[in-house]
Amino acid sequence: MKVLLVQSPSGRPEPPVFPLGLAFLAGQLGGHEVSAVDLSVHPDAGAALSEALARSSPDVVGISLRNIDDSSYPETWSYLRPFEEILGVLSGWRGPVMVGGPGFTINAPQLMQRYERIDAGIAGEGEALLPALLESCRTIAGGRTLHQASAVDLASIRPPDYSILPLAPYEAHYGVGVQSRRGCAFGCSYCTYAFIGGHGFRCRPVASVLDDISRLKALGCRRFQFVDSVFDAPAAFFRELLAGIAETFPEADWGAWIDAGIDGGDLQALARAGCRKVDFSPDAITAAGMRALGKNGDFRTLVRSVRRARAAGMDVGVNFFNGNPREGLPALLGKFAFMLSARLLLGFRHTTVNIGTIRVYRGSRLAESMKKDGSVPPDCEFLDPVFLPARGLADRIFRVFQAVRRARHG
Ligand code: B12
Repeated sequence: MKVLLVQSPSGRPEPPVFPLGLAFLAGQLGGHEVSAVDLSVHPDAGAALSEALARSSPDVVGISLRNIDDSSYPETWSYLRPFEEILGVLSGWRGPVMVGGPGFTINAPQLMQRYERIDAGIAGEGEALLPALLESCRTIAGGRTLHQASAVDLASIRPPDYSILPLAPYEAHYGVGVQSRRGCAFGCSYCTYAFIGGHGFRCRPVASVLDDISRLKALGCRRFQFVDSVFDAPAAFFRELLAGIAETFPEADWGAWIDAGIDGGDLQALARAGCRKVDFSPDAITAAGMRALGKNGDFRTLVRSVRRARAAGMDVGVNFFNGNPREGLPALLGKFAFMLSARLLLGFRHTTVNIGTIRVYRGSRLAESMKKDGSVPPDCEFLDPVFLPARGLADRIFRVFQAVRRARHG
């Protein structure tokens, strides 16, 4: 069969993210004729899709809907509008349309209901289900269906096919995504990762991950980024993988999200293995705030790890939220103070601190507790953004901060 894999457009100029989900799917579709287009790198997504349809004359179109919105408060960008536009283009095309992706997975029933042009929706991992659906085309053509895919066995899937798209547009900003595990063992109340990939870590064989990195290297790519929720857990897997990377591709330039509780030796090992940027997501700054979000950790440990990471030569990103439960104006001022001092003391261009606002998602523990305590109606779907903003002065200050940031960075 001829399959056209499509990354839904972002609808605005922003650095593109390599469609890793589509690469994993393409890797499983041996025996089919696969082509791919990432509409987020084309200024006119509709025209690019029409052109791809004409060029590849596919039997099936599979769209990856990565994002619903940019989770930004108070101004939120909806990625559903550009998605609607491409469904509009597909209304003039007669074949079946399948949709999956993390954004789709979070709100699959609502999106199926909203968009009639979707013939088959796939919530969850597509590696096993997509080939099976293609085998039985009847399932796709015989009425609209939402499929819930079960978690795949990561040791038996074939590797992602990184050659589906040129890698150059993705390398410069984020680096091409590499995935070494799925799911998350941490239980942060607002987070969707466990809903998307399951509770607990499912690790790929270290050899498969190193293989991906070698293939990226062969394709001329030297900047990559692990898309895993927390790269340094579980510890034994992390250390084995790190040793492998150091040996396979020491000249690479890569980044990962890590836990602030990481020890000093592991931070140095990360730097020795070519890691150039680590991101921490303490989210809250006070112990009470962290606990309220279901997180371990404390501010002193964060500061120590940030310092150590910079001392080891890595760039550092730190992500906070404003408006967390149990955190008010003093916490926001503390985050600003941390932002200033970290950037001034540890290198302005090498230390970034981001302050966002929790966007509540369907599938998170927070969404359930908000329904229970009556802060949202019991049938709230969280498809239209629901935020957990700060109150009073902390909210007003944050809005000014966001306006200034937008004016500076667009
Ligand atoms: C890593 C990551 C990033 C990294 C990417 C780094 C990189 N170099 O790739 C960075 C930091 C850049 C990033 C940015 C953003 N991200 Co992000 N990101 C993720 C994360 C953690 C992993 C995504 C990933 O690569 N997964 C690995 C691949 C293999 O899996 P997959 O894409 O899900 O594909 C599988 C299935 O979904 C399915 N599938 C996918 N497509 C299709 C299509 C068909 C037809 C079928 C059948 C199946 C199928 O099969 C695939 C294989 O199993 C997810 C959360 C998560 N756990 O998924 C959030 C996530 C996708 N991000 C999210 C958001 C909001 C953003 C930003 C908008 C944040 C911001 N404010 O800037 C930006 C958007 C950037 C952009 N232009 O798209 C949200 C999206 C939900 C939403 N709100 O809309 C998520 C879900 C996190 C969350 N908050 O819940 N992100």
